[in-house]
Amino acid sequence: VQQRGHTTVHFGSLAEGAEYVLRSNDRGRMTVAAPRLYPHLWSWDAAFVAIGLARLSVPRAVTELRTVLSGQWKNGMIPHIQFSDSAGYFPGPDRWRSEWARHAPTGVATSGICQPPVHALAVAQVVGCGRERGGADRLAAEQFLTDTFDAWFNWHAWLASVRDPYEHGMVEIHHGWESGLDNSPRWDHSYAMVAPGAMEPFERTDLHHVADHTQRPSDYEYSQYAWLIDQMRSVGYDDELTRASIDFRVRDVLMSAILAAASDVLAELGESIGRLRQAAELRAISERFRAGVTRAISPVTGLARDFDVRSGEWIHTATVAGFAPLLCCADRAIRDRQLRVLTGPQWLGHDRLAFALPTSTSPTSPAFRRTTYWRGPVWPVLTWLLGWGLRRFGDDALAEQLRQQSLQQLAHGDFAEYYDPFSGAPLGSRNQSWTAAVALDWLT
Ligand code: 2M8
Repeated sequence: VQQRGHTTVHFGSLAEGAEYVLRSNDRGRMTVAAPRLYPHLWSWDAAFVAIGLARLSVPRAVTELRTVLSGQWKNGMIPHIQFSDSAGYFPGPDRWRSEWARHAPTGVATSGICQPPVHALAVAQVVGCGRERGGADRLAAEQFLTDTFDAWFNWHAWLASVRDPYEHGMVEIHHGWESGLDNSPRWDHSYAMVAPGAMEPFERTDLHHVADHTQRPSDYEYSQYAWLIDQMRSVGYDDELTRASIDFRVRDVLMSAILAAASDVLAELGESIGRLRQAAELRAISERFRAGVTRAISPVTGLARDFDVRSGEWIHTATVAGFAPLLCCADRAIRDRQLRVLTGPQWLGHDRLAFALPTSTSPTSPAFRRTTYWRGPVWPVLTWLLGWGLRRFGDDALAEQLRQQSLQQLAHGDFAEYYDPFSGAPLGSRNQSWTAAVALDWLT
């Protein structure tokens, strides 16, 4: 039992609430990211969902991840959306026209971009839960790992080669949506160079589901999002042509750290089933991207930075992505410096925070907007990811503090997409699958 203000919440019932959200967003083979705002499968959401589902049912978690792979492109890319039959989301399949891409899968409608590769963490969770429970769960998990290991390997190999052809150790992205932190102010400078020209008209659907429109990106931002899609579509989603022509090219430090960390996790899984050649390649990928992330650390602030390829400049905005090294770097000096910044007055120690949780942008940054989407609010799923990185390298006390604080923030049981850092109020969608999934993982 935890106290928060006047409300007392029994964590048992919070777990039941989380389970209820995952079950009601379950469409059989896929869990939609949110009931109305996001009625499809999102790549990284599905991985977090599987992390939660594995606590409830190993076979159901396996199904979720197999569904993710059913949308995988022939070149290895896992697309950021796999569409269900639901209408009412912009941009839907008719805007993406991914069937125009030579690598797109047949019979599955997908988007044409990717998202952060957190999937190996979900595979490890499924395998871990399966091995722990034994019996049929263990068999299902082991079978799943042997069946799908190559597909996950191909995904990582695609990112490492196609998105980092010159081996900078950073993943290059071509749309803010690829980062998962869509309109983070870390992209403002890069988006300032994206000037939409004449294009097919479109109607936003997200504003039908979020009453306060200031919690979502602006119309101008949406026109830039659509413009970039149209640019990629016009070259048939060809990787090289996209790189040569797209208006948005950024090396994403958080995605790079996730690739480094997840490649180590996948390597461990590979080693456990004797896939030694691929495991060695994954270790090398991990090493390359860890080095890239380390080089991106600002000597001045201690935060890791993204790099804008078109302007040739580092991006200095103080966002949560600055803590990317905590996901993949074991070096104690690097970690200690990052932890000092994280626990200091610009982040967890900020005096206006309702809970000591990482905000998507530092409250002390001029770019901070407390209720606007990825520009300031707290995202429970990112708190979970940071906590995962802390535990992986032995920073357990802070990980536990984040877990406790986050559970208190979630105590009302609305499983919101994001939260106002100062008031703790829920924002964006309610019953968001990945929020429920991480809560479930924290509670079980
Ligand atoms: C948000 O992004 C989608 C586009 O991909 C949207 O705004 O329509 C982001 O928070 C993204 O990271 C997330 O995967 C997706 C579904 O939850 O929603």
